[in-house]
Amino acid sequence: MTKRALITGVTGQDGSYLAEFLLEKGYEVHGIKRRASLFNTGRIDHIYQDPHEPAPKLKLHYGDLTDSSNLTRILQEVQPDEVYNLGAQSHVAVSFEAPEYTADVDAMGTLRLLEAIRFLGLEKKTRFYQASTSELYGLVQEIPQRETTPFHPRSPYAVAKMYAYWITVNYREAYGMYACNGILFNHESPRRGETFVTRKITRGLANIAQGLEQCLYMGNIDSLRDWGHAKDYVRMQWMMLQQEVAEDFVIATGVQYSVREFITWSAQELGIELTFSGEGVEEIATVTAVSGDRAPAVKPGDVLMRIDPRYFRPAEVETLLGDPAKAKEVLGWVPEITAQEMCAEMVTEDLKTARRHALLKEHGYELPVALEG
Ligand code: NDP
Ligand code: GDR
Repeated sequence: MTKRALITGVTGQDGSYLAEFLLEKGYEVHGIKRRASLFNTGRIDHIYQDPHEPAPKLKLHYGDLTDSSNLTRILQEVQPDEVYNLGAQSHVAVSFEAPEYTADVDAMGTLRLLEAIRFLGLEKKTRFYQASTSELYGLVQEIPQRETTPFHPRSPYAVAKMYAYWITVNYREAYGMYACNGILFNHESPRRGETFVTRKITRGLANIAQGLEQCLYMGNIDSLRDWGHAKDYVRMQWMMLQQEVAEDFVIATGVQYSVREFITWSAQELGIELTFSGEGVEEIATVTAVSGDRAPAVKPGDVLMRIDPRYFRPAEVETLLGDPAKAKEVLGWVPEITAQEMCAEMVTEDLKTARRHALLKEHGYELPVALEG
């Protein structure tokens, strides 16, 4: 029997990799996409299947995590074996600007999905994966963080995700549902949203290298993160739903770097050597050498990075480092792609786009470069 999966957030970074992964495994994949005034399927266009074709394996449904009746109807129609709840207002800084909406989507949206599964009598058939997060640890109580480390969320996003975490556990305990949390540490890729820190850096520096932008404006570059590759992490999401018993897992690399280090690697990928000087909001990164042909618009002495306090958060998560020992021991999962390899891949992809834009600009077709991050 062909297995059927339903993915919320299929148009996002993880949703796109997971859809690819499940299609390769022979699944029929259903995804929920939001209605938007512009096309929002850029990350999954390459796997799109014309609904007019006989038996398409990828099917998209309009929907929203704020709309219970819509979720119930889609679940009834699809009758999925597996639900992956990846949909979310996923930006921590934005959650301070839109806390109520973030709670509605990230916390209540999870409840709506679980309740729809129960209401339809699917609780013994449908397995449920919840995209939980290392942001739950917030003000960290233990280093490294593992499944048993106490939570101390530091943003409206993290608080909403904490509700989602516990309601998932509760539906498992109360109704015997196969429902589990993947507590995922930061994971990135060339498909990462443009305003998360890694992509902001790789895209920004690639644009600077090609003369499309002048300077990168950053927030807290002392922040430490445990960065993995989204491809490795979606494999683990699937593995978590294939066990005998539903359990929660920390997914991380077990290695930590600073935002400053990520800037240094990205610049090096472009042949740029940087020196950081100054302190606090006065800190800058200056070019000391340029080699190769990847950054023709950059010369020694250029200041490529400055601090802009507007990117500071009202409450910061200074440091995150995960312990993936349980995932390794129980599931045999280990990440295959290092943070440095991932950074190189992201820079290379962003440089291709920047070169295309630079070429268009040279021929009089200037495209707007969004600078907001
Ligand atoms: P993205 O921001 O790339 O994708 C989020 C997805 O959710 C998009 O498809 C988005 O749609 C959709 N979405 C947003 N609001 C709604 C809504 N109201 N109703 C339905 N769908 C909605 O996130 P990632 O792919 O990076 O992350 C996937 C999940 O994992 C998220 O829940 C995130 O919070 C969580 N997570 C991510 C980590 C990471 O490092 N990437 C780490 C830990 C957890 P649209 O495309 O239309 O905006
Ligand atoms: P995070 O990711 O908040 O960890 O949440 P993000 O990449 O936004 O920030 C990581 C760290 O970098 C610092 N930072 C900046 N961040 C952004 N976005 N822009 C900047 O200019 C900047 N300068 C410094 C941040 O302050 C922070 O410390 C991500 C999301 O994917 C969540 O959905 C997910 O749950 C967690 O990872 C795990």
